[in-house]
This record gives sequence, structure tokens and C-alpha cells, in this order.
Amino acid sequence: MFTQVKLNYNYNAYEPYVDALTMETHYSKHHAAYTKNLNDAAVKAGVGDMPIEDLLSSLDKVKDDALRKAIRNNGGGFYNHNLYFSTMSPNGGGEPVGKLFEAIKKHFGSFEEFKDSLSQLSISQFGSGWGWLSANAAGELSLSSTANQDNPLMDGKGFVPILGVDVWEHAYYLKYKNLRADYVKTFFNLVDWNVVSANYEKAQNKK
Ligand code: MN3
Repeated sequence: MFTQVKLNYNYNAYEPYVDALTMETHYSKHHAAYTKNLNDAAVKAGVGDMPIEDLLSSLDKVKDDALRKAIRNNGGGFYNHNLYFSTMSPNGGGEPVGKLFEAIKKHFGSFEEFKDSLSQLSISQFGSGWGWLSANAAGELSLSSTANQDNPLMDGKGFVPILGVDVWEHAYYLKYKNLRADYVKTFFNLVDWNVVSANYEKAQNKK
């Protein structure tokens, strides 16, 4: 049974960056639907007890085409939004400290260059999708973007997403309309770098 991460704040706590109605619809409708549809498909496919990271990085184990597609789309939607919502905080923003900050500097030159690169990838993703900061067990970082609800786990290259920027229109359209770049810029005001740092540590402890 896959369950949605709990939101630590009320829907209106993310204002003015993300409006309350967007948060409510995103979490209680979109994310809830991905979660329900994943559970239904996973039970049918006999993979309801697998850790979600393992499931998404070995989708070829699901032999039925329709179920595999349902698990890819809804399992991605479930996992991606658990990551997204857990890294958002009204007390977010600023920069990470410690090992993650050092790794960002090493890989991307500076925090600002990292932010610009991830923003550009997210803004220029054609259609619905995500921008990603991912890490592997060696502590290396990678930036990428994907379409739909795909994520870097599905590449099977050992990179685990540690921060995701949702650029589906449902994440921003009520407030930002067509101005995806404005939403992406403002999203960084909500990023809880403590959680992203913890995700970075976890990615390195993966066997
Ligand atoms: Mn979304």
C-alpha cells in the first residue's frame, strides 16, 4: 500500500508563492488520484509490496503492457509528488549548507549557477514534466528533465531524485497562467534544503 506524504502545513501556508487552491487541488486531487491508481495497478500486477524506488527502477518486471504503463505514469506521479511536497516549506528558500552545498559547488561551480541550470531545464521542458536534481551512491550530482511523470529512477543509471520541480500546468496555472518561468523562480523560495540534504545523504547510503 502506497501512501501520500503528509503535508506539514495548511494549504494557505505556501502563499504568496503557491496559492492555497493550487496546493489543495494538487495534493488532494492530483496526487491522491496518482496514489489510488498506482495502488490499484500495483495490486493487479502483484507488486504492491515493493519499495517504490525499486519498482520504478525495474518497470520491465511488470510484464503486462497496460499495467506497466499505469504503474509508470501513476507510480511516477505518486513518487514525484511525495518528493515535491516533502521538500516544500513556508520556511524554505536560501541555500543548502554542509555536504550538499559543497557538492553543488563542485559539480556546478556555484549555487547560483546550479539554480540557473535547473531553472532553465525546468522552464524549457516541452509540455508537462519535471526538472530534477539527482544524486548517486558515490555522492555525484546530476541535473535533468523528464516528460510526463517519468523520473531519473527509470533510467536505471543509479541516480535518485533529491529535488523535483513540477512544471505540469496544474502546479502553477491558477496563479501564474502561462508564465512558467515566474513560478519556477518563485518555487525556490519554498525549497526546504534540510530535507534535500537529508535526501542527498540517503541517496549515498543506498546499497
Ligand atoms: Mn504535479
